[in-house]
Amino acid sequence: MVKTVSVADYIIERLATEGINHCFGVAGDYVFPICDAVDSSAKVKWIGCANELNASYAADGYARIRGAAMLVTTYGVGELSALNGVMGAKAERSLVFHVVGMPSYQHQRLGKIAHHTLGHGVFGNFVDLSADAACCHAVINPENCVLEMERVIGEARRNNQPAYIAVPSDYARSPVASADVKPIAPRSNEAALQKAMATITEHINNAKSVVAFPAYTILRLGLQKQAQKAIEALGCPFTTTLMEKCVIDEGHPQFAGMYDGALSDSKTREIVEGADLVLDLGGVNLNDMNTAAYSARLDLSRFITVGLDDVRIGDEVIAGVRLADVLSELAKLNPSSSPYRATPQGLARLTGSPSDKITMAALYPRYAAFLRAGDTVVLETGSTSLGLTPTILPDGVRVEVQVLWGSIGWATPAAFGIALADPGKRTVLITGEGSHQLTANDVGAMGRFGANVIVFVLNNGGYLVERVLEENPNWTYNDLAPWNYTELPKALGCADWYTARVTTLGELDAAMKAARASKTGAYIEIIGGKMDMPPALAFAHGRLKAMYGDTP
Ligand SMILES: Cc1ncc(C[n+]2csc(CCOP(=O)(O)OP(=O)(O)O)c2C)c(N)n1
Ligand SMILES: [Mg+2]
Repeated sequence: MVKTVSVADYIIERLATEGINHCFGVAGDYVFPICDAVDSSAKVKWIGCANELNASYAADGYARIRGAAMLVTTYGVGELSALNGVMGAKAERSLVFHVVGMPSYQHQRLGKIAHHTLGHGVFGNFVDLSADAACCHAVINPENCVLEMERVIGEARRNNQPAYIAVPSDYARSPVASADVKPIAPRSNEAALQKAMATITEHINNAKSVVAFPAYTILRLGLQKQAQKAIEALGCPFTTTLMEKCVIDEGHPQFAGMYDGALSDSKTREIVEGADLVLDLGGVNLNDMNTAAYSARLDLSRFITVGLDDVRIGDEVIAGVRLADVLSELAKLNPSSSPYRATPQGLARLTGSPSDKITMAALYPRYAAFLRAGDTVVLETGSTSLGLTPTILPDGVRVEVQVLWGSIGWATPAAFGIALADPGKRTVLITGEGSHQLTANDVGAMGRFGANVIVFVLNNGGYLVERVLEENPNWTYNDLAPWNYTELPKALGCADWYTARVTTLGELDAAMKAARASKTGAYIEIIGGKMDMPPALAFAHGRLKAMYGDTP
Protein backbone atom coordinates (compact mmCIF):
# COMPACT_ATOMS: atom_id res chain seq x y z
CA MET A 1 0.00 0.00 0.00
CA VAL A 2 1.32 3.48 -0.86
CA LYS A 3 1.61 5.60 2.28
CA THR A 4 -0.27 8.88 1.93
CA VAL A 5 1.54 12.05 2.88
CA SER A 6 -0.40 15.02 4.19
CA VAL A 7 -0.08 18.48 2.66
CA ALA A 8 1.47 19.76 5.91
CA ASP A 9 4.05 16.96 6.05
CA TYR A 10 4.87 17.48 2.39
CA ILE A 11 5.49 21.21 2.83
CA ILE A 12 7.75 20.73 5.86
CA GLU A 13 9.75 17.90 4.29
CA ARG A 14 10.12 19.81 1.01
CA LEU A 15 11.40 22.91 2.83
CA ALA A 16 13.80 20.72 4.83
CA THR A 17 15.46 19.76 1.55
CA GLU A 18 16.28 23.46 1.09
CA GLY A 19 18.74 23.11 3.99
CA ILE A 20 16.36 24.16 6.76
CA ASN A 21 16.46 22.23 10.06
CA HIS A 22 14.73 24.72 12.36
CA CYS A 23 11.31 26.31 12.19
CA PHE A 24 10.79 29.62 14.03
CA GLY A 25 7.29 30.53 15.02
CA VAL A 26 4.37 30.82 17.40
CA ALA A 27 1.64 28.17 17.39
CA GLY A 28 -2.09 28.82 16.95
CA ASP A 29 -5.16 26.70 16.20
CA TYR A 30 -5.39 27.37 12.46
CA VAL A 31 -1.74 26.45 12.09
CA PHE A 32 -1.83 23.35 14.32
CA PRO A 33 -1.53 20.92 11.37
CA ILE A 34 1.69 22.67 10.26
CA CYS A 35 3.04 22.77 13.83
CA ASP A 36 2.23 19.05 14.22
CA ALA A 37 4.08 18.30 11.01
CA VAL A 38 7.15 20.16 12.31
CA ASP A 39 6.97 18.48 15.72
CA SER A 40 6.79 15.04 14.11
CA SER A 41 9.49 15.75 11.52
CA ALA A 42 12.83 14.05 12.03
CA LYS A 43 14.52 16.82 10.05
CA VAL A 44 13.01 20.08 11.32
CA LYS A 45 12.89 21.23 14.94
CA TRP A 46 10.23 23.60 16.28
CA ILE A 47 11.79 26.76 17.74
CA GLY A 48 9.10 28.59 19.67
CA CYS A 49 9.71 32.33 19.99
CA ALA A 50 8.15 34.83 22.39
CA ASN A 51 6.19 36.50 19.56
CA GLU A 52 5.93 36.43 15.79
CA LEU A 53 7.97 39.59 15.22
CA ASN A 54 10.89 38.01 17.08
CA ALA A 55 10.38 34.79 15.14
CA SER A 56 10.55 36.68 11.84
CA TYR A 57 13.81 38.38 12.84
CA ALA A 58 15.25 35.05 14.01
CA ALA A 59 14.26 33.46 10.70
CA ASP A 60 15.93 36.33 8.82
CA GLY A 61 19.13 35.77 10.81
CA TYR A 62 19.02 32.02 10.19
CA ALA A 63 18.42 32.53 6.45
CA ARG A 64 21.45 34.81 6.20
CA ILE A 65 23.64 31.88 7.30
CA ARG A 66 21.78 28.88 5.88
CA GLY A 67 20.48 30.47 2.69
CA ALA A 68 16.84 29.94 3.69
CA ALA A 69 14.66 29.78 6.80
CA MET A 70 11.17 28.75 7.83
CA LEU A 71 8.74 30.92 9.76
CA VAL A 72 5.37 29.57 10.87
CA THR A 73 2.58 31.82 12.15
CA THR A 74 -1.15 31.66 12.54
CA TYR A 75 -3.79 33.43 10.51
CA GLY A 76 -4.24 37.23 10.86
CA VAL A 77 -3.00 37.91 14.39
CA GLY A 78 0.19 35.92 13.96
CA GLU A 79 1.15 36.68 10.39
CA LEU A 80 0.44 40.41 10.74
CA SER A 81 2.74 40.58 13.79
CA ALA A 82 5.48 39.04 11.67
CA LEU A 83 5.09 41.43 8.75
CA ASN A 84 7.72 43.98 9.78
CA GLY A 85 10.35 41.24 10.00
CA VAL A 86 9.31 39.55 6.76
CA MET A 87 9.22 42.89 4.93
CA GLY A 88 12.71 43.59 6.30
CA ALA A 89 13.87 40.24 4.91
CA LYS A 90 12.41 41.27 1.56
CA ALA A 91 14.22 44.63 1.65
CA GLU A 92 17.51 43.03 2.67
CA ARG A 93 17.17 39.97 0.41
CA SER A 94 16.97 37.21 2.95
CA LEU A 95 14.97 34.14 2.01
CA VAL A 96 12.30 33.37 4.62
CA PHE A 97 9.53 30.89 3.80
CA HIS A 98 6.55 32.27 5.73
CA VAL A 99 4.06 29.43 6.21
CA VAL A 100 0.68 30.50 7.60
CA GLY A 101 -2.23 28.32 8.71
CA MET A 102 -5.61 29.67 7.57
CA PRO A 103 -9.15 28.79 8.75
CA SER A 104 -10.39 25.68 6.99
CA TYR A 105 -11.48 26.01 3.40
CA GLN A 106 -14.88 24.65 4.45
CA HIS A 107 -15.37 27.59 6.83
CA GLN A 108 -14.01 30.04 4.29
CA ARG A 109 -16.48 28.75 1.70
CA LEU A 110 -19.40 29.12 4.08
CA GLY A 111 -18.30 32.60 5.14
CA LYS A 112 -18.32 31.67 8.83
CA ILE A 113 -17.84 34.36 11.44
CA ALA A 114 -14.54 33.19 12.95
CA HIS A 115 -11.91 34.37 15.43
CA HIS A 116 -8.85 36.24 14.05
CA THR A 117 -11.03 37.79 11.32
CA LEU A 118 -12.81 41.12 11.01
CA GLY A 119 -16.02 39.26 11.73
CA HIS A 120 -17.65 39.61 8.34
CA GLY A 121 -16.99 36.22 6.79
CA VAL A 122 -14.17 37.43 4.54
CA PHE A 123 -10.88 35.49 4.57
CA GLY A 124 -8.69 36.60 1.68
CA ASN A 125 -7.85 40.07 2.99
CA PHE A 126 -4.73 39.15 5.01
CA VAL A 127 -3.32 37.03 2.20
CA ASP A 128 -2.82 40.20 0.17
CA LEU A 129 -1.00 41.93 3.02
CA SER A 130 1.36 39.04 3.76
CA ALA A 131 1.93 38.41 0.07
CA ASP A 132 3.14 42.01 -0.30
CA ALA A 133 5.95 41.26 2.15
CA ALA A 134 7.11 38.38 -0.04
CA CYS A 135 8.30 38.11 -3.63
CA CYS A 136 5.81 35.36 -4.42
CA HIS A 137 3.01 33.49 -2.73
CA ALA A 138 0.71 30.50 -2.99
CA VAL A 139 -2.55 29.47 -1.34
CA ILE A 140 -2.16 25.74 -1.08
CA ASN A 141 -4.68 22.94 -1.66
CA PRO A 142 -4.01 19.20 -2.03
CA GLU A 143 -4.06 19.34 -5.84
CA ASN A 144 -1.77 22.35 -6.38
CA CYS A 145 0.59 21.71 -3.44
CA VAL A 146 3.50 19.94 -5.18
CA LEU A 147 3.46 22.25 -8.18
CA GLU A 148 3.01 25.46 -6.21
CA MET A 149 5.78 24.57 -3.78
CA GLU A 150 8.22 24.19 -6.68
CA ARG A 151 7.06 27.47 -8.19
CA VAL A 152 7.45 29.51 -5.00
CA ILE A 153 10.76 27.87 -4.04
CA GLY A 154 12.14 28.57 -7.51
CA GLU A 155 10.93 32.17 -7.50
CA ALA A 156 12.12 32.84 -3.95
CA ARG A 157 15.54 31.43 -4.83
CA ARG A 158 15.71 33.55 -7.98
CA ASN A 159 15.10 36.75 -6.00
CA ASN A 160 16.49 35.60 -2.66
CA GLN A 161 13.46 37.08 -0.95
CA PRO A 162 10.64 35.73 1.21
CA ALA A 163 7.84 33.49 -0.09
CA TYR A 164 4.43 33.38 1.56
CA ILE A 165 2.67 30.02 1.74
CA ALA A 166 -0.89 30.02 3.09
CA VAL A 167 -2.49 26.69 3.99
CA PRO A 168 -6.15 26.25 5.01
CA SER A 169 -6.22 23.92 8.03
CA ASP A 170 -8.43 21.22 6.50
CA TYR A 171 -6.30 21.07 3.36
CA ALA A 172 -3.18 20.86 5.53
CA ARG A 173 -4.35 17.51 6.94
CA SER A 174 -5.52 16.13 3.56
CA PRO A 175 -3.36 13.76 1.51
CA VAL A 176 -1.23 15.58 -1.02
CA ALA A 177 -1.86 14.75 -4.69
CA SER A 178 1.29 13.67 -6.47
CA ALA A 179 2.52 15.62 -9.49
CA ASP A 180 5.39 15.08 -11.85
CA VAL A 181 7.43 18.25 -11.43
CA LYS A 182 11.12 18.94 -11.01
CA PRO A 183 12.68 21.64 -8.82
CA ILE A 184 13.52 24.83 -10.71
CA ALA A 185 17.14 25.86 -10.09
CA PRO A 186 17.87 29.44 -11.13
CA ARG A 187 20.56 29.40 -13.79
CA SER A 188 21.98 31.75 -16.38
CA ASN A 189 21.02 31.78 -20.01
CA GLU A 190 24.30 30.74 -21.67
CA ALA A 191 24.14 33.28 -24.52
CA ALA A 192 23.20 36.09 -22.13
CA LEU A 193 26.09 35.18 -19.83
CA GLN A 194 28.55 35.22 -22.73
CA LYS A 195 27.25 38.57 -23.93
CA ALA A 196 27.48 40.02 -20.42
CA MET A 197 31.03 38.74 -19.95
CA ALA A 198 32.14 40.12 -23.31
CA THR A 199 30.79 43.55 -22.40
CA ILE A 200 32.19 43.46 -18.87
CA THR A 201 35.69 42.45 -20.02
CA GLU A 202 35.66 45.11 -22.73
CA HIS A 203 34.86 47.75 -20.12
CA ILE A 204 37.53 46.41 -17.79
CA ASN A 205 40.15 46.47 -20.55
CA ASN A 206 39.24 50.02 -21.53
CA ALA A 207 39.21 51.38 -17.98
CA LYS A 208 42.25 53.12 -16.56
CA SER A 209 41.12 52.27 -13.03
CA VAL A 210 38.65 49.73 -11.70
CA VAL A 211 37.24 49.29 -8.22
CA ALA A 212 35.11 46.33 -7.14
CA PHE A 213 32.16 46.76 -4.83
CA PRO A 214 31.06 43.35 -3.48
CA ALA A 215 27.47 43.86 -2.30
CA TYR A 216 25.56 42.54 0.72
CA THR A 217 23.82 40.03 -1.56
CA ILE A 218 27.16 38.15 -1.75
CA LEU A 219 26.70 37.42 1.96
CA ARG A 220 23.05 36.43 1.57
CA LEU A 221 23.87 33.98 -1.24
CA GLY A 222 26.98 32.66 0.50
CA LEU A 223 29.23 33.70 -2.40
CA GLN A 224 32.05 35.23 -0.35
CA LYS A 225 34.75 32.84 -1.61
CA GLN A 226 33.64 33.20 -5.23
CA ALA A 227 33.64 37.00 -4.91
CA GLN A 228 37.12 36.94 -3.39
CA LYS A 229 38.44 34.76 -6.23
CA ALA A 230 36.90 37.08 -8.82
CA ILE A 231 38.41 40.15 -7.18
CA GLU A 232 41.81 38.47 -6.91
CA ALA A 233 41.71 37.65 -10.62
CA LEU A 234 40.74 41.24 -11.40
CA GLY A 235 43.61 42.50 -9.25
CA CYS A 236 41.74 45.74 -8.55
CA PRO A 237 41.07 47.34 -5.18
CA PHE A 238 37.75 46.56 -3.52
CA THR A 239 35.66 48.52 -1.08
CA THR A 240 32.51 47.87 0.93
CA THR A 241 29.84 49.97 2.55
CA LEU A 242 28.83 49.17 6.11
CA MET A 243 26.17 46.81 4.74
CA GLU A 244 28.92 44.52 3.51
CA LYS A 245 31.27 44.95 6.45
CA CYS A 246 33.85 42.11 6.36
CA VAL A 247 32.28 40.31 3.36
CA ILE A 248 35.91 39.73 2.40
CA ASP A 249 38.59 40.02 5.10
CA GLU A 250 39.62 43.59 5.84
CA GLY A 251 43.22 42.37 6.06
CA HIS A 252 43.11 41.41 2.37
CA PRO A 253 45.83 43.30 0.45
CA GLN A 254 43.29 44.51 -2.12
CA PHE A 255 41.00 46.06 0.51
CA ALA A 256 40.90 49.80 -0.09
CA GLY A 257 38.94 50.65 3.06
CA MET A 258 35.26 51.13 3.79
CA TYR A 259 33.42 53.56 1.56
CA ASP A 260 31.13 55.87 3.47
CA GLY A 261 30.84 59.05 1.39
CA ALA A 262 32.54 62.02 3.00
CA LEU A 263 33.46 59.92 6.04
CA SER A 264 35.72 57.61 4.02
CA ASP A 265 39.49 57.89 4.27
CA SER A 266 40.69 60.28 1.59
CA LYS A 267 42.60 57.46 -0.18
CA THR A 268 39.47 55.27 -0.26
CA ARG A 269 37.40 58.18 -1.54
CA GLU A 270 39.90 58.85 -4.29
CA ILE A 271 39.95 55.19 -5.37
CA VAL A 272 36.17 54.78 -5.38
CA GLU A 273 35.00 58.16 -6.62
CA GLY A 274 37.86 58.52 -9.09
CA ALA A 275 37.51 55.05 -10.64
CA ASP A 276 36.84 54.80 -14.34
CA LEU A 277 34.80 51.70 -13.72
CA VAL A 278 32.94 50.61 -10.59
CA LEU A 279 32.21 46.90 -10.74
CA ASP A 280 29.20 46.50 -8.50
CA LEU A 281 29.03 42.81 -7.67
CA GLY A 282 25.55 42.07 -6.38
CA GLY A 283 23.79 45.44 -6.44
CA VAL A 284 25.07 47.74 -3.69
CA ASN A 285 22.35 49.74 -1.99
CA LEU A 286 23.46 53.35 -1.65
CA ASN A 287 21.07 54.63 1.01
CA ASP A 288 21.37 57.53 3.47
CA MET A 289 22.82 55.28 6.19
CA ASN A 290 25.78 53.92 4.25
CA THR A 291 26.66 57.05 2.29
CA ALA A 292 27.12 59.28 5.36
CA ALA A 293 23.87 61.13 4.79
CA TYR A 294 24.04 61.16 0.96
CA SER A 295 27.54 62.59 0.91
CA ALA A 296 28.76 60.00 -1.63
CA ARG A 297 30.01 61.36 -4.94
CA LEU A 298 29.54 58.43 -7.27
CA ASP A 299 28.97 58.68 -10.98
CA LEU A 300 26.47 55.90 -11.66
CA SER A 301 27.24 56.03 -15.39
CA ARG A 302 30.60 54.47 -14.53
CA PHE A 303 28.92 51.50 -12.80
CA ILE A 304 28.47 48.02 -14.11
CA THR A 305 25.96 46.39 -11.80
CA VAL A 306 25.84 42.63 -11.66
CA GLY A 307 22.48 41.96 -10.03
CA LEU A 308 21.22 38.63 -8.77
CA ASP A 309 19.63 37.92 -12.11
CA ASP A 310 20.84 40.50 -14.62
CA VAL A 311 23.70 42.78 -15.61
CA ARG A 312 23.21 46.52 -16.06
CA ILE A 313 25.63 48.64 -18.02
CA GLY A 314 24.37 52.18 -18.48
CA ASP A 315 20.93 51.86 -20.02
CA GLU A 316 21.54 48.32 -21.21
CA VAL A 317 20.10 45.43 -19.20
CA ILE A 318 21.20 41.88 -19.95
CA ALA A 319 18.62 39.63 -18.32
CA GLY A 320 18.95 35.99 -17.32
CA VAL A 321 22.47 36.23 -15.92
CA ARG A 322 23.17 34.93 -12.42
CA LEU A 323 25.59 36.66 -10.06
CA ALA A 324 27.30 33.37 -9.13
CA ASP A 325 28.02 32.63 -12.79
CA VAL A 326 29.48 36.09 -13.44
CA LEU A 327 31.75 35.66 -10.41
CA SER A 328 33.04 32.31 -11.60
CA GLU A 329 33.62 33.71 -15.10
CA LEU A 330 35.51 36.69 -13.63
CA ALA A 331 37.64 34.28 -11.59
CA LYS A 332 38.80 32.68 -14.86
CA LEU A 333 40.29 35.94 -16.16
CA ASN A 334 44.06 36.02 -16.49
CA PRO A 335 45.29 37.33 -13.17
CA SER A 336 46.51 40.89 -13.30
CA SER A 337 50.31 41.19 -13.48
CA SER A 338 50.34 44.21 -11.17
CA PRO A 339 47.48 43.79 -8.70
CA TYR A 340 46.56 46.56 -6.30
CA ARG A 341 48.33 46.10 -2.98
CA ALA A 342 47.57 48.07 0.16
CA THR A 343 49.23 47.67 3.51
CA PRO A 344 46.51 46.27 5.77
CA GLN A 345 45.65 48.83 8.45
CA GLY A 346 45.66 46.37 11.33
CA LEU A 347 43.59 46.71 14.47
CA ALA A 348 43.29 50.01 16.32
CA ARG A 349 45.33 50.54 19.48
CA LEU A 350 43.55 50.15 22.82
CA THR A 351 43.43 53.34 24.83
CA GLY A 352 42.46 54.38 28.36
CA SER A 353 43.35 53.09 31.80
CA PRO A 354 41.42 50.56 33.89
CA SER A 355 39.76 53.12 36.15
CA ASP A 356 38.50 55.27 33.24
CA LYS A 357 34.80 55.48 32.44
CA ILE A 358 33.86 53.72 29.19
CA THR A 359 33.96 56.08 26.21
CA MET A 360 32.96 55.06 22.69
CA ALA A 361 36.46 55.94 21.48
CA ALA A 362 37.85 53.33 23.87
CA LEU A 363 35.02 50.83 23.39
CA TYR A 364 35.06 50.16 19.62
CA PRO A 365 38.76 49.14 19.45
CA ARG A 366 38.04 46.82 22.40
CA TYR A 367 35.33 45.07 20.41
CA ALA A 368 37.84 44.63 17.58
CA ALA A 369 40.36 43.14 20.01
CA PHE A 370 37.69 40.90 21.52
CA LEU A 371 36.39 39.47 18.24
CA ARG A 372 38.25 36.61 16.60
CA ALA A 373 38.12 34.50 13.45
CA GLY A 374 35.01 32.34 13.44
CA ASP A 375 32.85 34.83 15.34
CA THR A 376 29.66 36.17 13.82
CA VAL A 377 28.87 39.60 15.15
CA VAL A 378 25.34 40.91 14.89
CA LEU A 379 25.02 44.70 15.02
CA GLU A 380 21.85 46.55 15.94
CA THR A 381 20.65 49.74 14.28
CA GLY A 382 21.62 52.79 16.34
CA SER A 383 24.86 54.39 17.46
CA THR A 384 26.51 50.95 17.62
CA SER A 385 26.25 50.01 13.96
CA LEU A 386 27.42 53.46 12.86
CA GLY A 387 30.19 53.48 15.47
CA LEU A 388 31.63 50.02 15.13
CA THR A 389 31.57 49.61 11.36
CA PRO A 390 34.44 52.03 10.59
CA THR A 391 36.64 50.02 13.01
CA ILE A 392 38.79 47.41 11.27
CA LEU A 393 37.86 43.92 12.49
CA PRO A 394 40.03 40.79 12.51
CA ASP A 395 40.06 38.47 9.50
CA GLY A 396 37.54 35.64 9.64
CA VAL A 397 34.90 37.66 11.50
CA ARG A 398 31.46 37.74 9.91
CA VAL A 399 29.19 40.75 10.39
CA GLU A 400 25.42 40.83 10.05
CA VAL A 401 23.54 44.11 10.21
CA GLN A 402 20.16 45.39 8.95
CA VAL A 403 21.19 48.76 7.55
CA LEU A 404 18.52 49.41 4.94
CA TRP A 405 15.37 48.26 6.75
CA GLY A 406 16.79 49.39 10.12
CA SER A 407 14.08 48.02 12.38
CA ILE A 408 15.28 48.32 15.96
CA GLY A 409 14.95 45.13 17.98
CA TRP A 410 16.00 43.05 14.94
CA ALA A 411 19.46 42.18 16.19
CA THR A 412 18.52 40.30 19.39
CA PRO A 413 16.35 37.60 17.73
CA ALA A 414 18.52 37.69 14.58
CA ALA A 415 21.51 36.75 16.76
CA PHE A 416 19.44 33.89 18.16
CA GLY A 417 18.62 32.61 14.65
CA ILE A 418 22.24 33.02 13.54
CA ALA A 419 23.51 31.09 16.57
CA LEU A 420 21.16 28.18 15.82
CA ALA A 421 22.06 28.24 12.13
CA ASP A 422 25.73 27.61 12.87
CA PRO A 423 26.30 26.42 16.44
CA GLY A 424 29.97 25.77 15.65
CA LYS A 425 30.59 29.50 15.64
CA ARG A 426 30.33 32.01 18.46
CA THR A 427 27.63 34.60 17.90
CA VAL A 428 28.22 38.02 19.44
CA LEU A 429 25.31 40.46 19.72
CA ILE A 430 26.11 44.16 20.08
CA THR A 431 23.01 46.23 20.73
CA GLY A 432 21.82 49.48 22.25
CA GLU A 433 19.52 49.14 25.24
CA GLY A 434 16.65 50.96 23.54
CA SER A 435 16.55 48.52 20.65
CA HIS A 436 17.02 45.58 22.99
CA GLN A 437 13.90 46.56 24.96
CA LEU A 438 11.76 45.73 21.90
CA THR A 439 12.72 42.07 21.68
CA ALA A 440 14.76 41.15 24.78
CA ASN A 441 12.23 38.50 25.80
CA ASP A 442 13.81 36.06 23.35
CA VAL A 443 16.98 35.95 25.40
CA GLY A 444 14.77 33.29 27.03
CA ALA A 445 14.65 31.32 23.78
CA MET A 446 18.45 31.57 23.53
CA GLY A 447 18.76 29.83 26.90
CA ARG A 448 16.00 27.33 26.17
CA PHE A 449 17.52 26.17 22.90
CA GLY A 450 21.17 26.37 23.98
CA ALA A 451 22.18 29.30 21.78
CA ASN A 452 25.24 30.54 23.68
CA VAL A 453 25.28 34.10 22.43
CA ILE A 454 27.57 36.71 23.96
CA VAL A 455 25.38 39.79 24.40
CA PHE A 456 26.72 43.33 24.81
CA VAL A 457 24.06 45.89 25.71
CA LEU A 458 25.17 49.53 25.57
CA ASN A 459 23.18 51.45 28.15
CA ASN A 460 23.54 55.13 27.31
CA GLY A 461 20.32 56.33 28.91
CA GLY A 462 18.02 56.25 25.88
CA TYR A 463 17.87 56.55 22.13
CA LEU A 464 21.18 58.24 21.43
CA VAL A 465 20.92 58.04 17.66
CA GLU A 466 17.59 59.84 17.82
CA ARG A 467 18.88 62.51 20.18
CA VAL A 468 21.53 63.25 17.56
CA LEU A 469 19.24 63.23 14.55
CA GLU A 470 17.38 66.23 15.92
CA GLU A 471 18.26 69.73 17.02
CA ASN A 472 16.99 69.08 20.56
CA PRO A 473 18.56 66.04 22.27
CA ASN A 474 16.28 66.20 25.28
CA TRP A 475 12.82 65.32 24.00
CA THR A 476 11.37 62.91 26.57
CA TYR A 477 10.37 60.41 23.88
CA ASN A 478 14.03 59.41 23.64
CA ASP A 479 14.14 58.36 27.31
CA LEU A 480 13.55 54.79 28.46
CA ALA A 481 12.33 52.77 31.43
CA PRO A 482 15.45 52.03 33.48
CA TRP A 483 15.59 48.22 33.33
CA ASN A 484 17.88 46.07 35.45
CA TYR A 485 19.40 44.56 32.34
CA THR A 486 21.74 42.04 33.92
CA GLU A 487 18.85 40.45 35.78
CA LEU A 488 17.11 39.62 32.53
CA PRO A 489 18.93 36.39 31.65
CA LYS A 490 18.06 34.85 35.03
CA ALA A 491 14.44 36.05 34.89
CA LEU A 492 14.14 34.65 31.38
CA GLY A 493 15.46 31.22 32.31
CA CYS A 494 19.19 31.56 31.54
CA ALA A 495 20.27 31.01 35.14
CA ASP A 496 23.73 29.69 34.26
CA TRP A 497 24.76 32.61 32.02
CA TYR A 498 27.69 34.85 32.87
CA THR A 499 26.42 38.39 33.54
CA ALA A 500 28.16 41.66 34.36
CA ARG A 501 27.39 45.37 34.52
CA VAL A 502 30.50 47.40 33.71
CA THR A 503 31.20 51.11 34.15
CA THR A 504 35.01 51.24 33.79
CA LEU A 505 37.43 49.99 31.15
CA GLY A 506 39.04 47.64 33.67
CA GLU A 507 35.67 46.05 34.43
CA LEU A 508 34.90 45.83 30.72
CA ASP A 509 38.20 44.09 29.93
CA ALA A 510 37.63 41.56 32.72
CA ALA A 511 34.03 40.91 31.63
CA MET A 512 35.08 40.38 28.00
CA LYS A 513 37.62 37.81 29.13
CA ALA A 514 35.06 35.99 31.29
CA ALA A 515 32.45 36.08 28.50
CA ARG A 516 34.88 34.56 26.04
CA ALA A 517 35.70 31.77 28.52
CA SER A 518 32.05 31.07 29.34
CA LYS A 519 30.63 27.79 28.01
CA THR A 520 27.10 29.17 28.28
CA GLY A 521 25.75 32.49 27.06
CA ALA A 522 27.04 35.77 28.45
CA TYR A 523 25.34 39.12 29.00
CA ILE A 524 27.25 42.33 29.62
CA GLU A 525 25.65 45.71 30.24
CA ILE A 526 28.02 48.54 29.33
CA ILE A 527 27.31 51.93 30.87
CA GLY A 528 28.08 54.66 28.34
CA GLY A 529 27.68 58.44 28.29
CA LYS A 530 24.29 59.85 27.33
CA MET A 531 25.71 61.95 24.49
CA ASP A 532 28.93 60.04 23.79
CA MET A 533 28.60 59.42 20.07
CA PRO A 534 30.77 58.02 17.28
CA PRO A 535 32.08 60.42 14.59
CA ALA A 536 29.56 59.14 12.02
CA LEU A 537 26.69 60.37 14.19
CA ALA A 538 28.26 63.73 14.86
CA PHE A 539 28.67 64.07 11.10
CA ALA A 540 25.03 63.13 10.45
CA HIS A 541 23.95 65.75 13.01
CA GLY A 542 25.62 68.37 10.84
CA ARG A 543 23.74 67.16 7.75
CA LEU A 544 20.15 66.96 8.94
CA LYS A 545 18.88 68.85 5.89
CA ALA A 546 20.64 66.43 3.55
CA MET A 547 19.23 63.48 5.52
CA TYR A 548 15.64 64.61 5.64
CA GLY A 549 15.25 67.32 3.04
CA ASP A 550 14.74 71.01 3.62
CA THR A 551 11.53 72.49 5.01
CA PRO A 552 9.44 73.54 2.01
C1 LIG B 1 10.95 49.37 14.82
C2 LIG B 1 11.58 50.71 14.89
N1 LIG B 1 11.03 51.66 15.68
C3 LIG B 1 11.62 52.87 15.77
C4 LIG B 1 12.76 53.16 15.09
C5 LIG B 1 13.43 54.52 15.22
N2 LIG B 1 14.72 54.37 15.91
C6 LIG B 1 15.88 54.26 15.22
S1 LIG B 1 17.20 54.09 16.20
C7 LIG B 1 16.27 54.22 17.60
C8 LIG B 1 16.89 54.21 18.95
C9 LIG B 1 17.97 53.21 19.20
O1 LIG B 1 18.39 53.35 20.52
P1 LIG B 1 19.43 52.38 21.19
O2 LIG B 1 19.17 50.99 20.76
O3 LIG B 1 19.45 52.63 22.65
O4 LIG B 1 20.80 52.78 20.50
P2 LIG B 1 21.75 54.04 20.79
O5 LIG B 1 21.69 54.91 19.57
O6 LIG B 1 21.25 54.72 22.03
O7 LIG B 1 23.10 53.45 20.99
C10 LIG B 1 14.92 54.37 17.28
C11 LIG B 1 13.82 54.49 18.26
C12 LIG B 1 13.29 52.14 14.27
N3 LIG B 1 14.40 52.31 13.54
N4 LIG B 1 12.69 50.93 14.21
MG1 LIG C 1 20.75 53.71 23.82
